[in-house]
Amino acid sequence: MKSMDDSIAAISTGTGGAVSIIRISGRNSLQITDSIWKGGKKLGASTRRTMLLGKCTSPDKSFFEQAIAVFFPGPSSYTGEDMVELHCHGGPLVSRKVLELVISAGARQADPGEFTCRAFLNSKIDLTQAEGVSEIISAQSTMALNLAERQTSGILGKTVREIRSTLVHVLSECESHLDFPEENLDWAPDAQLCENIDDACSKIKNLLRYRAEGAILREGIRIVIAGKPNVGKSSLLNLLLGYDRAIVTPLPGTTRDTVEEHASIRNIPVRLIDTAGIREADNLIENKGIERSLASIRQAQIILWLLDASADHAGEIRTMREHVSGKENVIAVWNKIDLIAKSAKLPATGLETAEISTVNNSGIELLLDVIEKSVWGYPHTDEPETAVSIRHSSLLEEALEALPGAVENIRCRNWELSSVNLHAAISALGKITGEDASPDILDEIVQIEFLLA
Ligand SMILES: Nc1nc2c(ncn2[C@@H]2O[C@H](COP(=O)(O)OP(=O)(O)OP(=O)(O)O)[C@@H](O)[C@H]2O)c(=O)[nH]1
Ligand SMILES: [Mg+2]
Repeated sequence: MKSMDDSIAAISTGTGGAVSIIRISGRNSLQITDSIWKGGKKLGASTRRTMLLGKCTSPDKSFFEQAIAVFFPGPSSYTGEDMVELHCHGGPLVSRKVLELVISAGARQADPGEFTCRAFLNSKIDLTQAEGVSEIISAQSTMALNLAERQTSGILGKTVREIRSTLVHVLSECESHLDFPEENLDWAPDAQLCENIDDACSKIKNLLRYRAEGAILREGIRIVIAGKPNVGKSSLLNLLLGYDRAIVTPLPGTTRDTVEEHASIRNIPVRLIDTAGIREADNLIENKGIERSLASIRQAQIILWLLDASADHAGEIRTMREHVSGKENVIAVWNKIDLIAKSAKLPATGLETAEISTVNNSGIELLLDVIEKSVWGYPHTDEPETAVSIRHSSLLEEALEALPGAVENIRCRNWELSSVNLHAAISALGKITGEDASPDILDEIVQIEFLLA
């Protein structure tokens, strides 16, 4: 980890906007900005959190840019240090030039995520909140974004800290039994200690309830669209994306390679993968494409197997079974129902089934219902307030594993062993919020830096 003594600077806004913000954080941020800031009031204590209009100017006056500067004195700033924001025009060249001015005046180019890391190291946010910031940036659906926003606001960290502090209290009782065995101190009854641990266990279990949702919302779901050539796979991909991503023609074998795109289906972040139609092909390129289709099917979390409702039904179902039998999460999708009589009954597939037409958009909402049910495993109406990540859940599991032993040992009045169990649980919980500053916590911060890159 780099030093916290220097002042860091970076362009903090994305590309393409009308305004660009250059952030400077560190004990010299005010001095650095003042050395390039001309016109209007000087930045300082009297102008804190006030937008000042002026100019960023190079020492030889060969470059100047009209800008707005705002001074956020520490510790009431994002990083907890003195911070300055320079709002300039949004072009990449102009914002780069202003950043170069700031760097030549003494700041160092910030590493990705370094502002958030400083906020964590200055105790402005806990580790779950820092993770939330990177999740806000990478969120692929509204539900994932809401989850990340709530995590950034500190809900998860607060719950974990409450559980941890209950256990710390129980631990202090156990240790005082150990340290002063002869004294008759005002100890809490053993049953009360066990009850406190049970209470902590149920809160941990409650957090773990939504771990599957957490994984889905963070990682997204791989949905593969597969089937014989010409059944309408690329047409369905385009329909679900809302724009023409893949080429559609009446010629079987149009798609030769997998086509992947991110999308949000019923608020679920998904990666949609269109594939080359599967058939016996004598063409080398097409065969390579079919190999990729089969590999995608193997890696899919959900397979939408498209069947042509206007073709030979038995043949369609036979090919599907050849490729997906034994697999879970296969949805059979009869397409082109506009080509068959309304009264026609399609044969049962033995799988979750939907009937659609990509030409007249029919059946699509019902298909989305089936996909949604298949993702969540139950009708999904409520949004979880917190949904833990894989890192959180493995630490919560670790804590949960240690606690029955603690209860058992308190019942046997084995204070030494109960303390060992409680220490293990407390340390695991501390790693979630970053209170336990062990090397793996620092690794986690590096990981966040990587995600924010
Ligand atoms: N009538 C009708 N035609 C459809 C429907 N869906 C797709 N088509 C047509 O079927 C043909 C093939 O569509 P594609 O989406 O290219 O099919 P594909 O499965 O991707 O085909 P390959 O890439 O060759 O494997 C095109 O002419 C589409 O317009 C539908 O619901 N009804
Ligand atoms: Mg295609």
